[in-house]
Amino acid sequence: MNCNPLWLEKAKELEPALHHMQVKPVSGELGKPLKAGDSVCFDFGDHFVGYAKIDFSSRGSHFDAPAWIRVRFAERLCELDEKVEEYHGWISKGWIQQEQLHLDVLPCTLQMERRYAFRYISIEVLDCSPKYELVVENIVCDTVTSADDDVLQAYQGDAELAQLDKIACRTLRSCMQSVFEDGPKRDRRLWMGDLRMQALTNYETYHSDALVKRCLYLFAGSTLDEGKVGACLFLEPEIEVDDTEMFDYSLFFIPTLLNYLEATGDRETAEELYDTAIRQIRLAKQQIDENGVVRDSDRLGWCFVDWNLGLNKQASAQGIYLYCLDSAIRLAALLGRPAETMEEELCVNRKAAKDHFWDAQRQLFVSGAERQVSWASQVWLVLGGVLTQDEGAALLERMETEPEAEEMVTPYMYHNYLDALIAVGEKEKALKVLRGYWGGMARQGADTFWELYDPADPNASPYGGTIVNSYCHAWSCAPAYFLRKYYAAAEVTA
Ligand code: RAM
Repeated sequence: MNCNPLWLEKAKELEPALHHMQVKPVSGELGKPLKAGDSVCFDFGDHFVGYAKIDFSSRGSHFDAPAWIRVRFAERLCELDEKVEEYHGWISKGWIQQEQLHLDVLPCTLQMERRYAFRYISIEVLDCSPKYELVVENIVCDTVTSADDDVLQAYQGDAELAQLDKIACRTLRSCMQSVFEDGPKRDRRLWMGDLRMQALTNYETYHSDALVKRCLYLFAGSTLDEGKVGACLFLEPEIEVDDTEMFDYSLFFIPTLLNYLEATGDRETAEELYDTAIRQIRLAKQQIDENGVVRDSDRLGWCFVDWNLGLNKQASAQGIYLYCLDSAIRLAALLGRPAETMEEELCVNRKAAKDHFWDAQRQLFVSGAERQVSWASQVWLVLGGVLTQDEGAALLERMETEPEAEEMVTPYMYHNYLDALIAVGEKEKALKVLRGYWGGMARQGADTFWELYDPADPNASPYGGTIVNSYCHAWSCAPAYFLRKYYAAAEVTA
């Protein structure tokens, strides 16, 4: 692993101050005596991230045993119906937002040390004694975000779109902490794929450009062997790159830097981080064969693309490589650097993509030895510029009559789908998808958009149980980006 102390120092200097706001529940019964087995749920009316402080007292005789309680935090109400004991998935139970505690002396104030992401807080008495009852006298949360609410302008669309925009902004806001976290419930760290989308949305909303800069320096300042940008970074106790390697996430450093330069004009940063960006192309080439085709791999998670566990990633990886190579060329052009070799490579690799992945009979792209058909492959090869605009539009339309195709299961992949639709000139279609997909979450009462949403299967989770799913997830904040960038109020049609 490599570390560039100067860049990490720069990132440190850019650490944002957090805005604090004290919030109280909008409903839930304070002052209610609770016996063993009773519980009370407080609703804070919106999604927050922060630290709870709870005042307890007792009724009845003097407490003659500790009150043993469980405090649970939920982003959605349905999380409170789920049981930890029933979760046997592969992601740690440690992410489940709950604590069991003993209150030895009453009255007392419980200051919870751990930060939680929530709209609801449930307090349950696991046991006390028949001689007294526990009372929640007061509950207040010190909530935190680095997003500056004063900067955010309202989006002027119809009521449905304005609501989607609002939920999307809320999602981004809760994820904006000392870095752009992927989700404040889980994993609470900096992932490259999420950062790319958060940064795009940020330029249209909270304008915390310094936070994007900080995250770029963090990624460039702590890299894997040979200077490969990691898929994610741990923030505590020190910044450290995770040893998880993902073909696509390393490459996404390039468009993220390009978008940053385009949005801010900060040439100095782009110049300084240019070599890191270009190195990702060089390293990605190790995965490309002599014909210009990305080699497939059995290594689990070698390339992320989406949380569909049955997805073959080869064709998507090719599309992502092309997309990022194109970004590298644009970055080079903006900085006045030579790009001829990359331009030649782009042509060769695009042609290779068409030759290798295009199924002329079925008129679509296939992926892997099994020639799998998926939405992701089409979306990414369209974004990689393998087809003309008209061909791309026709392909994406044709996919709607391919029910066997592997589906997209995350807002992350849907973001890329919207991008592809816009790239082929299908702006109206993109808006329809946005209304349908993100609207589906909104109709289910979402305050923030979720990590996973498969309209056909509300209980989908790649982790083996929904209890560890994150319901405020950075990569789903797309509506605020797309609506504000492409659909000015006047242009919106129902
Ligand atoms: C999960 C997180 C994160 C994502 C990675 C690939 O652990 O949801 O947001 O970027 O997967």
